[in-house]
Amino acid sequence: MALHMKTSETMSTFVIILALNFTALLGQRDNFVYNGFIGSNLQLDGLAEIKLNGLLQLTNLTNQQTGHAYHPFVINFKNSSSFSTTFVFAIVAEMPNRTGHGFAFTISPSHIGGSPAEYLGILNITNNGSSSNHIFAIEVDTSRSLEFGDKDNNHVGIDVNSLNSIESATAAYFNEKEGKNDSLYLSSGDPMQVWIDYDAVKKRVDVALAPMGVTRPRIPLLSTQLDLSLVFVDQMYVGFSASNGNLQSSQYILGWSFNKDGEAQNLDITRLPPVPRTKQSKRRHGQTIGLSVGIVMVVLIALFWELYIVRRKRYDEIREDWEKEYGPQRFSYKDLYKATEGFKDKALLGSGGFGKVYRGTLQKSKVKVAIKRVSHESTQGMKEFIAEIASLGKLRHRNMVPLQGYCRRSGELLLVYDYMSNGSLDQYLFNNERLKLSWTQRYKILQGIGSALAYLHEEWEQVVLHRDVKASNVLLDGEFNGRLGDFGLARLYDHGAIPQTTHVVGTLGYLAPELTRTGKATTKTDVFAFGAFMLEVACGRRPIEPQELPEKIILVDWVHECWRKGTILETSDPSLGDDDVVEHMELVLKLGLLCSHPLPDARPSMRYILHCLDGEAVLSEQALEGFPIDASAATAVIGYGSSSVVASNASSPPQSCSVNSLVSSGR
Ligand SMILES: Nc1ncnc2c1ncn2[C@@H]1O[C@H](COP(=O)(O)OP(=O)(O)OP(=O)(O)O)[C@@H](O)[C@H]1O
Ligand SMILES: *[C@@H]1O[C@H](CO)[C@@H](O)[C@H](O)[C@H]1NC(C)=O
Ligand SMILES: *[C@@H]1O[C@H](CO)[C@@H](O)[C@H](O)[C@H]1NC(C)=O
Ligand SMILES: *[C@@H]1O[C@H](CO)[C@@H](O)[C@H](O)[C@H]1NC(C)=O
Ligand SMILES: *[C@@H]1O[C@H](CO)[C@@H](O)[C@H](O)[C@H]1NC(C)=O
Ligand SMILES: *[C@@H]1O[C@H](CO)[C@@H](O)[C@H](O)[C@H]1NC(C)=O
Ligand SMILES: CC(=O)N[C@H]1CO[C@H](CO)[C@@H](O)[C@@H]1O
Ligand SMILES: [Mg+2]
Repeated sequence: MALHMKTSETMSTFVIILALNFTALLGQRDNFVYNGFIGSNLQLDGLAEIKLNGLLQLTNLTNQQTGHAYHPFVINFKNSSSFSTTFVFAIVAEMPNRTGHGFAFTISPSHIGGSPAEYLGILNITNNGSSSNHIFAIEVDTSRSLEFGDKDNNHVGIDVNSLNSIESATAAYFNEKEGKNDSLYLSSGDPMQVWIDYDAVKKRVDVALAPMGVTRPRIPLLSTQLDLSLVFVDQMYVGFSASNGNLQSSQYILGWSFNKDGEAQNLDITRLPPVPRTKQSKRRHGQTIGLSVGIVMVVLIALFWELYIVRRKRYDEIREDWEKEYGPQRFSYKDLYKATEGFKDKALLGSGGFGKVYRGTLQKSKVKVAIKRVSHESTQGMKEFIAEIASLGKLRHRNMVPLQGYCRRSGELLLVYDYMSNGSLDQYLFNNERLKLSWTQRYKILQGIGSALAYLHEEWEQVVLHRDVKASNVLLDGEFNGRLGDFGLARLYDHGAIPQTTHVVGTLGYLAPELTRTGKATTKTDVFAFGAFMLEVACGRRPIEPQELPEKIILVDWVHECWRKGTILETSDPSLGDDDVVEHMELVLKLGLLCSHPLPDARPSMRYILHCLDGEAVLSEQALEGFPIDASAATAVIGYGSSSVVASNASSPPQSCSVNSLVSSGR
């Protein structure tokens, strides 16, 4: 019932407004007044439209577009070209001081279709300056176009057939009370009134400007001698033309009065429609309210801000309908925020190519987790990616870091993994201050990671590629078991969710040579990376070490050279003792070499490597003969000079990246 009453109330208000505005249009062809444009039949094109409240909007916030509005009847200029017109406009910039190009009052022989931006929708590159245009315009220009000699980005000018104004002036009005000129900012969003008069006898154009509500200034802003009789043809259209360029504003006409032969009738400013308020003009309005009110407001706003906005913003996230099916794997940002105590630096575990990793404890279950924050710009491909990680989340292997779930926010994806209390393997291998792992421990880790990769490649329902096998992606749990982490992330690049991926590829030193050429990841490119990983575990150094002696910089080359000379064991990590090392060490080094073979087909499968490590198969050394050193790959690698850089043509390359698919169709 209440609802029904409300509707009929608004209806009657609407009818009253309509009635007022119909009488406003006096209906004469060459002498008319529009106090708002409800019921008018202006001819519109481009972005121009008449809003429900009667506001004529010439442009909205669309870039590189124009909008036109014309009085529906042609006006006869045969006997004399005198006329008088006045209108009220408002320009609301997209952001303060980032404004579109402006608009103009135009008199033209036909509807015009000029270019956007500095052409104001009036002319185009071919017809500027041509006397066959027969166009007269008063431009209200909010952008400085040097090619048309504009003095600034806030001026009014008189144009004839050209956008180079005959005369122009920075927006201002003569303040009668104070006897001085006050400047105006055209794009302030505040309504302003323009008066244009042409006297065909005196051959004179006057243009005045003032804030709405101020009476017409005695001294016009522009006043110039001009004979328009040659410009005008018999029948002309009157109207407005507006444009936006790369910056935009909403440009409005609130009311318009025109008279051919005689002074334009006054507008009734009390009946003009309101201009949509912007933050900017609201703020200014706020200043006019008393100071005490202001203080109360500030306090209230601050309270509101703290209680509502900040809290909401802090936990803001993105959830879409299609995500429902991944419910169990979906974490709320609030829970993750609390788990990490607000993603404090104290909780930071480290950062890599995809983003920062934080340690946290989920409040409800007390489970320790590692949360990786990956920033991404677009939502493109996100659906496929989430579907994939959800399916990979089901993948369980004792040598893989379990993925618990995810959370999405704008521009950000959070991945939740089990926390691995002993951190990543690289810290034990390359950090001299930390305790070193024994060979037995290392061998067990190699077997574990090998079995995880074999599982991904051959035992899971689809072929899954890891694509970023390296020591920093091998994590150690409480018992120093190796666990493969970070699978799947590379896929995010494929789906286009992370920009600048034209062709970036893995981490340098682990990149198979064919990967840099073809960009196609395969199980054999994973095997190559695993080979580099085996060598780094056995030798206790990174695949590329620029500080080493020249022959040792590239680990594979050095190990291969030593193997040829029969001194392969000299490459093993010097910090290891010589207990039962020898046998397994030689095996690992040779397997590592074999996996690093430049020809993908010569590399063994993960299954075979695993059998060798478990002592179920014997390595045939034959394959190591005729192992050609790929000179081009080697120089490419040296060129970067550091082991952790990434081959990339992007401007700020992430440390890891990918190509093709994680889950490939064939085996
Ligand atoms: N599940 C986890 N448990 C404990 N620590 C982790 C876990 N995941 C990552 N870390 C730590 O966070 C650090 C950063 O990891 P991140 O994966 O971002 O970098 P990265 O492995 O060096 O490079 P990439 O981006 O190529 O994977 C790791 O070195 C590791 O110490
Ligand atoms: C601008 O106006 C045009 C035409 O009326 C419309 O198609 C477009 O969606 C509008 N754009 C915005 C940002 O309001
Ligand atoms: C032009 O002026 C003459 C006389 O002043 C008048 O008779 C005639 O109707 C006018 N023509 C138009 C088209 O207004
Ligand atoms: C410029 O405008 C004129 C008149 O409207 C038109 O004939 C011409 O094709 C336009 N030129 C370009 C390049 O748009
Ligand atoms: C536009 O036309 C005017 C008048 O012919 C000329 O002075 C000016 O150089 C022209 N500007 C451009 C950019 O073509
Ligand atoms: C105000 O501006 C007008 C028009 O630009 C100019 O003629 C006049 O001299 C100015 N007056 C003062 C007091 O600056
Ligand atoms: C917010 C802001 O920068 N406003 C400025 C916009 O430009 C006008 C005129 O150039 C200045 O007066 C404003 O202060
Ligand atoms: Mg990692």
